[in-house]
Amino acid sequence: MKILKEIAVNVENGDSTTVKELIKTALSQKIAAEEILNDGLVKGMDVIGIKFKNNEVFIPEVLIATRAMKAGMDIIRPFLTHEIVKPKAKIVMGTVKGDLHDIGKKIVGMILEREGYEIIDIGIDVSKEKFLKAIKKENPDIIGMSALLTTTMAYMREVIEAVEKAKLKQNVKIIIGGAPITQSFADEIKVDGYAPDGVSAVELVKNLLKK
Ligand code: B1M
Repeated sequence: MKILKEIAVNVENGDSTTVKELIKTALSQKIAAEEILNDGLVKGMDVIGIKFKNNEVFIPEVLIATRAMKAGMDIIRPFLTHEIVKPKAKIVMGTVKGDLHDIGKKIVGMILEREGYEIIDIGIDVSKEKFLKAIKKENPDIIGMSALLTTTMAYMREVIEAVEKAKLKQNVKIIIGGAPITQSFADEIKVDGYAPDGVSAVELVKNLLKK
């Protein structure tokens, strides 16, 4: 669809104003918020990711594209979230220590919210101490950790060990995700589950809470 391609191109170019206008137009044309997110916004970030990898763009361009992506996410968020009377369960989400990437985590959070889960986003660069504090304060059903760097994914193991040492594991499930994460890594560090994207995260959470 032409308008979705335009959204992607404008995310890539970092033009927040045009991204916002195009999204409003797309919504008025009754294009689903999910479609705008996946085929517009995320597609634009994908292109930036490839160009960044190939040294065709650098951090400033990536940051400007990120700003445009987030501006677009703010517009579609209310269209993704249903009105929920009582949340199905509480999920604390954070990007692990040393890692500043949060777009994917926010998208997963938005998709889970749309399904009726309460999301407490404790941010980026989250230490094990901060995860423990959040478990004690929020008493969540699930902890979700995100990592986008091969150098930070190892920190997930430290968080799990800290949760076990603090004897908090029996009350909480732990799930992980992020571009470098695989099912075999999840098995290795013995988490309750891994999801490659937001839609799979919903399935994972539903299954974990059934048990
Ligand atoms: Co960064 N960066 N970055 N970056 N960056 C990557 C990740 C990289 C792959 C680019 C590359 O070289 N090709 C590379 C990592 C290489 C590696 O470790 N193997 C990289 C690097 C190297 C770096 C720096 C080190 C660069 C530098 O300084 N020299 C630096 C590190 C900073 C730090 O974190 N300490 C850095 C910085 C940045 C910016 C700050 C400029 C910016 C982040 C801004 C922000 O997030 N607020 C940025 C960005 C934007 C990217 C790319 C281009 C895009 C990431 C993104 O948002 N993707 C990225 C390249 C790429 O991924 N292709 C790259 C879109 C998003 C929708 O996808 O995050 O994968 P993703 O989320 C998905 C799934 O992974 C999953 O669901 C989401 C939706 O489908 N998911 C979960 C994510 N979390 C989940 C949690 C779950 C379940 C599923 O449950 C809990």
